[in-house]
Amino acid sequence: MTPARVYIGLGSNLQSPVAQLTQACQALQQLPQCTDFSCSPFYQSKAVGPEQPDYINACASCVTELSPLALLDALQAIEQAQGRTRTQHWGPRTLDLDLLLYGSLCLESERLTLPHPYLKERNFVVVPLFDLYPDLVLPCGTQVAHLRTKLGSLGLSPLATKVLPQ
Ligand code: ROI
Repeated sequence: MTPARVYIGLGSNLQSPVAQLTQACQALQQLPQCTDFSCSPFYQSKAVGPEQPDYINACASCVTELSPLALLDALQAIEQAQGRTRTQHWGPRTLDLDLLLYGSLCLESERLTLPHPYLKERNFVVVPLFDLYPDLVLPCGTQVAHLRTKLGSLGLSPLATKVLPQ
């Protein structure tokens, strides 16, 4: 496949969330078909959905030759390797890796919708995405900077320590 720049949303609110995200970033960085990896700062964020512990969220990006579904398989393998547990819909989880954007691809299939359907609504996705790539424009033409202004950063606090180099 032609290499595409992809963006991945990371989230965890169980079993040492910062360690979960750090480990997931290392696993993403080590994927054989991914280059030019970078990760945003980590944020603590109030849970959207039912009452549950705060999340740690971040966004990562790399360039990959994996197809969208092969990348999705790789993300799900990392989630499983880190013992993903999720008993309840919209409940707490050890690790969520959401494929947010795959180049400028728009896709609706049983396993995958691109761009990620909630991308435009959630500040815990948009804020770290903006940190990573402030000039990013979604396939529909929406600027991430516009979404960042619109959604604000209520409920989000950047973690003091930056865990990985950008
Ligand atoms: N809330 C926050 N703050 N961060 C998440 O990553 C997250 N993930 C989810 C739900 C349960 C919707 N809430 C979340 O899947």
